[in-house]
Amino acid sequence: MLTITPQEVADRAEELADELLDGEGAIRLTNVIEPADLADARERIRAAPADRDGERYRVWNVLHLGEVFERMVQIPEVLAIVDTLLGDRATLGSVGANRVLPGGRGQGAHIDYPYWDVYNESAYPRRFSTAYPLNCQVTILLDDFTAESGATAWAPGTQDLLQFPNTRDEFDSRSKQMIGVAGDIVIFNGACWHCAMPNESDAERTGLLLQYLPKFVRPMEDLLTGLPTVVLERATPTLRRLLNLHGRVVDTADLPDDCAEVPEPPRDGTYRTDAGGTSGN
Ligand SMILES: O=C(O)CCC(=O)C(=O)O
Repeated sequence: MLTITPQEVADRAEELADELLDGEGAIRLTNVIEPADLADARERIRAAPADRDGERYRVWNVLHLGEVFERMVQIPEVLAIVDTLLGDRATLGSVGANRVLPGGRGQGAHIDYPYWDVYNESAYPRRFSTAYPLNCQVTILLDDFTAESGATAWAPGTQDLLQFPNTRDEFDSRSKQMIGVAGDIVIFNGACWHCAMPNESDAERTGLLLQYLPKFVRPMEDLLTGLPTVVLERATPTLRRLLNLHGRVVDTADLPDDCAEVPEPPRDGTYRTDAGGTSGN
């Protein structure tokens, strides 16, 4: 897997986005997360309520669990790659975590939202394709990801197939693992076949799973309902953008300057139309 430092990203963003599209479909960023943030995030995820499947725990919607997560969804070097791939109005689709404890089972090989049920052909537009990307996954390694501890496996080059593997053997024969140490970040194309692997070590293996989507794809999780007001009040412009808090009906930033008479949408999610009605879409 192509491995880079944060300092290299700015000059190589287009090459890195192309690696996600045409290359192996995954990139590792090293030395990004401060140890204190790592420890803080790990502790909060471990204490959070989760859906349990044996020794595997899925924690959903973690943005409200602490400021550390607000920082982790807007890491500039990650966003430089995400925005080059998906456009600079990209939004968050999901912010969760997958904990695989010792003895935890792996997952079935899959592709991610919005491709996740692509076998339901009738649910997708005619001529649906990978002509341009609709997803970028980011895994922040909160623990070491080793072959033994069940590091995520992915099948390089499968991002164009737009289908699930036919058999587990087909996946296993093509896959590699996203090995790394706690604090590393793996950015990958969610259209690549991938899955968590079984944890056969004696240590927990947890990944913070961030999903980014182009501005026009509906988020996978409802990230706003229940988000404490304090998070919205302290949100940076970048976080507001990632949560799609502006431009919910008309994004004036998308309009040419001579359309400046279009009113700025209010920040509370409602928008007064010329006709005087409101829409809270
Ligand atoms: O935790 C992992 O290694 C991968 C998780 C994943 O692919 C998912 O939950 O969709």
